[in-house]
Amino acid sequence: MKKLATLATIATGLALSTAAYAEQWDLPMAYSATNFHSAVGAEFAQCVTAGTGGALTLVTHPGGSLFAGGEIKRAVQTGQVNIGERLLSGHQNENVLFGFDSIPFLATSFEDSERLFEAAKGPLNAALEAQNLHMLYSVPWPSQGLYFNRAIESTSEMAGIKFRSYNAATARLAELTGMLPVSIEAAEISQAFATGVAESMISSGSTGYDRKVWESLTHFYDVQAWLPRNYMLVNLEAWNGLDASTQNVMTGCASMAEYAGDWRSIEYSGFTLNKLSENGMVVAPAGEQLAAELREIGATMTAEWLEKAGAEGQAIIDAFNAGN
Ligand code: PCA
Repeated sequence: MKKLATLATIATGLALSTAAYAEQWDLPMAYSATNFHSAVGAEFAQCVTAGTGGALTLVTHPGGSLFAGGEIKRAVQTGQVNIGERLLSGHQNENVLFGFDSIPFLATSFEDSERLFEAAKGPLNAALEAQNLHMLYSVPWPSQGLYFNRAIESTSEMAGIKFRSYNAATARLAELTGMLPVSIEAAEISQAFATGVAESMISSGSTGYDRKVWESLTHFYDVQAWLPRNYMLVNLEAWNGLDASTQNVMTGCASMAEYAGDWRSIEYSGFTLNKLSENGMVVAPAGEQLAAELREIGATMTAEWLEKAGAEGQAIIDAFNAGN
């Protein structure tokens, strides 16, 4: 009996000592659990939890269930949570640098997106650190195309269409084409299209597939405007408070997540475009006139971005072009 009691005491002591060192971090994500970014985030969380032997457990909350997309960065910055995953260009309003990946027709393939990211990494990391953030990894969305509920041949036919935007660049694109931008989180778009709050958007085949937009929309023009990126961000103070071995596990898991995420994005790209057409949507390149008009708008937006981003922005584009 006494022996049993002693064992029980030891077991309790062990449990307590583990608990004393174990930390649990909530990890909010904006996109649905089935989305590939969220799947990669969930694998990253499992990797960290397993790799630290449970000393640091990451608990994911997809679909904006803990914080909506637009709130995640602030929540991480201020330490309401220590880690989160989010669309980087969603913060272009705060710093134009965060929109380096949403410049129309600059980097339109996965390879170019990767090179542009490498060119932007230095200034990007510095801007994030100045905001008490550390970037762990980043994965691109497939390229962005235009969704409508009717055939569109030229920008003149877009006037007055209610357009769902997800960052400053998409809102500006709407303005330049005479559409009416309305900012809506991906988690809310099925409803927005069903109720007519929005009738159009620019996004990947992936988001159209995730949100079953064929229930309301009919056309996807594969204009390949840009590949915006999501990123996993951690509160810098919380990061600096981790011991070196935990940081190493996280960095290792982050590299694997970035690698796996890149592949998934590429694979998912073709798969989701097929699904859009299987579900009755017209999936096609933009017609000649529309394509030419969009290029002109792209040139305007590039000039506007450069004007705001100054020498730092020009250096990113020069570094990217140097590799072309
Ligand atoms: N999907 C996200 C961002 C880019 C994309 O392809 C969205 O529409 O919110």
